[in-house]
Amino acid sequence: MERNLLQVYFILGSNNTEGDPLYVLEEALKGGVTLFQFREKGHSALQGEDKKQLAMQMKELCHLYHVPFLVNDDIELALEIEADGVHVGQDDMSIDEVRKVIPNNWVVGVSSTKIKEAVQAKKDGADYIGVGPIYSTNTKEDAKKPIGAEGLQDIRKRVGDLPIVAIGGIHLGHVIRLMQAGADGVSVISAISQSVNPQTTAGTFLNHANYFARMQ
Ligand code: 3NM
Repeated sequence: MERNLLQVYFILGSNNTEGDPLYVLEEALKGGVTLFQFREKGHSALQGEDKKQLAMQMKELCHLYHVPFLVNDDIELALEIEADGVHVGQDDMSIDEVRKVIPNNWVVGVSSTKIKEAVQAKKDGADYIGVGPIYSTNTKEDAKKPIGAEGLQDIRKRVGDLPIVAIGGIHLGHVIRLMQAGADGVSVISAISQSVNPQTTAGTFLNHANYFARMQ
């Protein structure tokens, strides 16, 4: 995959904002997020037709802004609404199983907390890995122990040039440090979804990532 797509990877589900998730998404898209994942999980998550409707509307918005739309975990939904890819966790379907049922050109991402998981994901043919949690987060109920920028750096050393996005508790001030540690970009939920101005915040994330890229 084009690693620049990971620069500002926004994730959102209906319960990550007190506002209208479609409004938050469109603001984030206007600000310049580079990739989007629909993650409808946890407390009061939508199910069935409601979940599908929101996913469809989000996909359409993403495509209006030429941003690829990925679905977390729910392969069936991703196929039904013709997403651009999927993201799976360590406890979800394996990459092999996923690849059997999805179109060739889809992006497949995998979560990795440990070196062993990251190395395995690379062997299995993941397009990118989501490495985290980097910092502590209240957004994911079953988040593991944070690994810090050092943990990310250790993983980078073991996976060569595999695209990596850092995730978990990330705010604007962390971007440069995490890219120095080997991330191609950052993945965030609350820093954008809970921002009073998601557009400006998304744009500032992109500025930080681009600043790092220019300094290389
Ligand atoms: N996955 P926030 S941490 C969805 O460690 C997710 O794999 C994680 O939300 C992982 O940016 C996380 O609000 C939550 O901390 C990210």
